[in-house]
Amino acid sequence: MEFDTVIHSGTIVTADGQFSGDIGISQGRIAAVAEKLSGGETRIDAGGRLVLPGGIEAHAHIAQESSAGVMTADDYLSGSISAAFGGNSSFIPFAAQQRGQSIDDVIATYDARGARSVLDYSYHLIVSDPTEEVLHDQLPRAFARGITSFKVFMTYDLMNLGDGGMLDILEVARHHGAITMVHAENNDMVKWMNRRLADKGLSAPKYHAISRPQLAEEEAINRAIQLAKLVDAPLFIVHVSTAGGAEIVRREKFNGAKLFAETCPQYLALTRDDLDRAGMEGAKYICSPPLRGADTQDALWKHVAMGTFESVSSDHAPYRADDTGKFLNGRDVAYPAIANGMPGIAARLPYLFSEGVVKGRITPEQFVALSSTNAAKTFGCSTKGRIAPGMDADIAIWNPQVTRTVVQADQHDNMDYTPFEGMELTGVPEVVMNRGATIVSHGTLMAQEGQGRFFARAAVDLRGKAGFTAPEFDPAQNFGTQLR
Ligand code: DUC
Ligand code: ZN
Ligand code: ZN
Ligand code: ZN
Repeated sequence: MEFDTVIHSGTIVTADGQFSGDIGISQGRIAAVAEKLSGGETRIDAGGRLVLPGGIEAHAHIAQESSAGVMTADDYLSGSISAAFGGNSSFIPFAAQQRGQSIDDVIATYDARGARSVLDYSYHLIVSDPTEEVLHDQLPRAFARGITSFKVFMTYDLMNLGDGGMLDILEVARHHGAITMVHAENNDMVKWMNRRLADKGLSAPKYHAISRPQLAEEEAINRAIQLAKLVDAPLFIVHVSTAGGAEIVRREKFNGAKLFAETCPQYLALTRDDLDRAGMEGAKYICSPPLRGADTQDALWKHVAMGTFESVSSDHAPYRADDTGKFLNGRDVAYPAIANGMPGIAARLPYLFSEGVVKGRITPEQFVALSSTNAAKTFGCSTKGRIAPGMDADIAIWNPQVTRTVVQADQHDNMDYTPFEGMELTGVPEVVMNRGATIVSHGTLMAQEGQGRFFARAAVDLRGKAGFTAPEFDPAQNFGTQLR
C-alpha cells in the first residue's frame, strides 16, 4: 500500500496500551498501524517520541458572547490555532442561544464563525430558551445535523432554566440520543451570598470565590443528577470544582445514572488565593465555578486518577484583562461586574501531561483517555479519538523530555495573559495533525485559515451505563401506565 505519510519509530499510546510501531496515513485517514511500514511520500521520525490521538477539546468558548454581552477575545481562527499549539486536533466549542433566538439562527451564526477554523470543529448548543418549537422542532433538527449535545445552566438569571425546563430538555435529548451538559451551581444561593457581601461593602475579586459556595455546586450537581435519573437521561456535569461534587458523581455512576463529568486544569493548578493578588490582578482568576482551596486540588487529582472524570477540559473562556473583556464595565467595579472565565486551551494538555503523567499521578494511557478518547465516545465523534485503521489521522507527536516555562507568547491565542504563566512543564506536542495535514510542526503554524471542517456527531455512547428506572416510571408499579 502506498502512503501519503508514515510516522515511524514512535511509541504509539492509546487508551488501552502502548507499543512501538509505525502509522501509515492515506487521504487523511489512518490506513495502517504495524510494527514496520515502508514507503510514504513523507516520513516523520518519531524516535523517542510518544504518538497519541490528537487532543479533542470538548469545552471552549470561542467567538461567543456571554449572557452579559461580552465577546470572547478568541474567534475560530485564533482559538483553533491556540488549541493546535496545545496538542489538539479538533475541538467542540459552544454555540449559544440568546433568549428569543431560534436554534436555526444560532447554528447559522456559528457556521459563519466556524468557517475560519484551522482544526475540525463541532458545537455543543447552549439552550437558554426552551420553547415548544425549540424542544420539538429545532433541537431535533440540530440533532439530525450532527449536533448531539445540549448545554443548560442552573445559574445566571439570563440562562437558568429552572428544574422544569431542565426536565424538558433532558427528556427531548434522551429521546433523540443527545446528551445534556449542565453548569451546576444553585442560582439563589449565589444571589443570596452576593447580596450579603454587597451589604457589607465587600467587592474585591477575592469575594467572587466566597459568593459561589462549594455547597452551591454540590447541591446543584445532586439536583441535576436526580432530574436526569427521573427520565433516565444521559447527563454530563461540566467543570466540577469541588471534592463533594466529584464524590456525588462517583456515587451516582455506581447507582446507574447515565452520568459523565469533567474537571479543568485551573481547579487542579490554582487556588482562591490567586484571586487575592495585588490591585485588580485577581480579576484574571475570576471564573465560575470559582477556584477553591489546596485540599480541593488534592481531592480532584485523586478523582482524575481513579476515573471519576471522563475528561479534563480547558473551559477556555478568553476575556482580556482590558476594557474589551474583564473590565468592559470599568476597572474599579465590584466582582459581579467582571467578566467570568480564563483562557487555557493551549495549556490544558501540557499541564495534564506534566503534572499528571510526568509526576506519576496518571498513566500515559489515562492521559489519552482524558484528553481525547473519552470525549470522542461521549460526544459521538465516531472518526476521532483513536489510533486505528479507518480513523481520521488526528495525531499529536509529543516529546516527553523537553521542559518549558509557560509564557503568554507561546499560547498563540488572542489573550493578554495566561493564568499558568511561569509554570515549568515537561512534555511538548511537537507535531499536531488533523486529517493527515500537519497543523503545527516544532513551534511553527503550517495550516491555512479555514482548512478545518465541521464534523457531524453521532449519539452518545451509553455502553456500560446501566441506566435507572424511577419506580413511578415503572409500569409494573404504576397501574400499567407507560408514562415515559
Ligand atoms: N461557565 C463556563 O462554562 N465557562 C465560563 C463561565 C461559566 O459560567
Ligand atoms: Zn421530540
Ligand atoms: Zn459553565
Ligand atoms: Zn465554560
